[in-house]
Amino acid sequence: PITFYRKDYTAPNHRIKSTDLIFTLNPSRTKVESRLQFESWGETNPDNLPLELDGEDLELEKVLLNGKQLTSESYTQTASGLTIHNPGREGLLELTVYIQPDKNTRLEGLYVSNGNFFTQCEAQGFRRITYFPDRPDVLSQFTVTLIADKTTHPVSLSNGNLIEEKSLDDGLHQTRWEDPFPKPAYLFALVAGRFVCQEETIQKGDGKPALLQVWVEPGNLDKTDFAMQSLKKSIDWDRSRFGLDLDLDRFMIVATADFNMGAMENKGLNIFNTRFVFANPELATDVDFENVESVVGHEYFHNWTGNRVTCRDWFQLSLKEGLTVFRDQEFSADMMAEGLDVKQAESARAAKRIDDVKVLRAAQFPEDAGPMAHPIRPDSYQEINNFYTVTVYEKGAEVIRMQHTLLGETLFQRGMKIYFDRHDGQAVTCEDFVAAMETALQESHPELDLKQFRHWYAQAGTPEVFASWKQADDRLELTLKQSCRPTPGQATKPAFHIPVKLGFVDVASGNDMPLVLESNAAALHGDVLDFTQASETFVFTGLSKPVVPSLLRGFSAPVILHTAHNTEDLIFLAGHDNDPFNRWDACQKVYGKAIVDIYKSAGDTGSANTQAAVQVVGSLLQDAQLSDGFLALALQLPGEGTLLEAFEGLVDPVAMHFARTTLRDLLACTYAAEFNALYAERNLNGQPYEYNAIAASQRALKNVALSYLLAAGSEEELAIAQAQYAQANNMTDRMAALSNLVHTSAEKPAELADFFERFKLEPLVVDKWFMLQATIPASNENADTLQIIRDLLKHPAFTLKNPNRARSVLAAFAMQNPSVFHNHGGEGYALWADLVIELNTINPQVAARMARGLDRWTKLVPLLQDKARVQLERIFNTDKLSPDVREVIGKALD
Ligand code: BAL
Ligand code: ZN
Repeated sequence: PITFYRKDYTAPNHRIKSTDLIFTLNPSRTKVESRLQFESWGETNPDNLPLELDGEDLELEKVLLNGKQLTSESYTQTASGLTIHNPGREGLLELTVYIQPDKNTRLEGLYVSNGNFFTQCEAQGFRRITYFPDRPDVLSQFTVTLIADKTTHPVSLSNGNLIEEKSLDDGLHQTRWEDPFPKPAYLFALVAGRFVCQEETIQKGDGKPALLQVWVEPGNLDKTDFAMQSLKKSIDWDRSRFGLDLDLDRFMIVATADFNMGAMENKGLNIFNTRFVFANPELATDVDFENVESVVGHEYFHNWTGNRVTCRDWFQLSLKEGLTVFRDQEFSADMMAEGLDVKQAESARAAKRIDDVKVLRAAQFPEDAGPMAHPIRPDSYQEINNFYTVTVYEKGAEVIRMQHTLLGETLFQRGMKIYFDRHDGQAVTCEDFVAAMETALQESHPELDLKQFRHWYAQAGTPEVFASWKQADDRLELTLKQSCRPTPGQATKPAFHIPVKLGFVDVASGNDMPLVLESNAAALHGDVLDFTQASETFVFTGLSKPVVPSLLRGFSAPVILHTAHNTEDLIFLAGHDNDPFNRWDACQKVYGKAIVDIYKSAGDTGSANTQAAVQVVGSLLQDAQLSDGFLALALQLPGEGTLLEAFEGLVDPVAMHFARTTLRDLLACTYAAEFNALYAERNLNGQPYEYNAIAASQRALKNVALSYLLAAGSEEELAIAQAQYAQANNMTDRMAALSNLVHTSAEKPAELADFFERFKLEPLVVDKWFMLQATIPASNENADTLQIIRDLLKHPAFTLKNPNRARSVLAAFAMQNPSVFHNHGGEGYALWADLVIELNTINPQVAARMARGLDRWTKLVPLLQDKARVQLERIFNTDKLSPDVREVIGKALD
């Protein structure tokens, strides 16, 4: 395999000033004609440098340079590109190629889905459309002509403005599009087929109109209202919070059922997985609604952070992704808090933060500890598609968030302004972003810098912070130590600059005490402590009464925090921490300790930690002040992925599942009456459904209560879930009831068949039906989940060709069902390997995602490690393994 290194970056020989494309669209043979105006990249470049173009799986018909057909000695064609020898300093290159969109099961480049044409060019799909310098630092002005059949492909769209539309002979029609902004090829898009749209004209900040459209296949318009609303909210939010306005006259979203990613931010023509566009109450859960709003926002926000300023090379991916995830997280938080009073708003924002941190702990921490660990700005890759990771995205967003914490909102926005003033229209690096933030910081604080902070971009691994303290007289000495375990290629690492947001909670009153730092006072900014050494002691004064430190409030840095809190401290924080994130986290810590005790003692529930967990839940259930959203989160036990990753030593996921279930059942039985009451109070069956933060939290809490009710497990509770399923007027409630029934009930519940019948024409809901069954845990001893999965794979509605459907079984089983996947006989691994091998030939990018299922196999108990190795090696030795899957499995076996 070829490894690409960040340090090897060199500028291209030529830029492409303008790109004129003509597509004659035909599913089995599409003609792509291109006219590229090129010129030398640098004035001092020699005249005779070759023009280098990337290209894969293209049938080349014609090459003309400045109007003259080139003979084959004037260029070199290989499997990965085309080199034009001696093209001169500038000129016009004209190419004609043919491609086969209907054979494209990889869904990269131009492909056909349900008879319609779509593109996906990021990261390197454009080279599968025509020869081109397919690298993000080559920005070109695109004009695109689309010629298509009038009947089968009546709608044809591309980036920018529609400048011509006309009918041609032979039943064809033509549209011509011009994008006013130079862009790299990865932002190119075209769509053609049968579509309908919902549209609206809005007024931009400058008073000019802009046309917004959401395009879907006929029959789906009734699912687009929420996406349109979300788009309008995104536009308003970016203008009011970041001062960034829509720069186009036309902004389109198109939904397709066949899509590798969630969505794609092509300039002016976002292409979306239907999963992140379609939403109406009957078909989408509250979480689906939330995701639609967040992804619509994310892609829209890329218009500035990604498109106006893009990446110099793919090692800089987090420049746009980390920043844009941070922006979409803030957008969602602001939307959730909108219209609420101060206290409710704080709680709503904290709930969003908790959700984001849950993802980080469950998915990013394992990645950072495993064979694919990489800094948010990687130094090398074999296949760039494998680096669209939770590290680049979510940890990348944490690194931006820390800069926001260090600078504060005002200086951060000043940094954004400097960034755009310096780099609008350019392809730049992560360093350019930090430099802009540093300038903003130093305008007001010349003594501060982000020098050490930059390690977050270069060093992989989750830092661990160890906190201990001594309180005596009126002083509290807080000692913080940090370390970071070795990751591939990085044995030792200098200390990180870690912002630690903190408070000292007075035990008697529950109030936060004033923070007075006596030693190195300059390290404290408001309630944020700059922690920069391997070990540091901070002395706080004015603390004559006992306090409990609350550290890393709001999860102010992506680290694993070990504290000297004893169980009593944690119970106190779980009840009184003034920071809602830390209050939730204290609950999680208590539950985690209890589950580990149960795990280690093979089921004994007598430990002090287990008693503490029971006590914490009891207090939560009695606290009338808590918001529904917070209570729903605080009552949920840590996820299995998080528990497995946090466990010290080799672990058995099956036993961990049973330990977690034991605690859940104990809580369910102890508080059966309370959960019943909670359920009854929140059960608003029959009321019209509305998606908003308050209503969604109420449903969330009701459904958490329902899951405890079913865990307690009598016939009566089963009847409650059956009634909820039957009476539900929305997918949130229906799905929650069904999932509890399927995961706990003695037999295949009748509701499962009913659900399929009801929704069999709605692919996204059928995905849910598959997913529900693939995630039946081992604790449901009446279900043989592996056999159920084998049967699902033979179901007429199952196909590996559709990424959503493939994920609904394979990802659900391998990544969300540890107790079945890690089955002691090894059958789970064997089934997973069969599917990864099959998917590898259909869609390598999606296969490589699924192949990550055993990333953390060396953390498993020896019995499971042996079985895992066998299957990893079986995949690795498969013929025709794609570079995508080879990289993932190769690194796991390294
Ligand atoms: N740029 C790929 C999809 C996304 O992150 O928006
Ligand atoms: Zn993105």
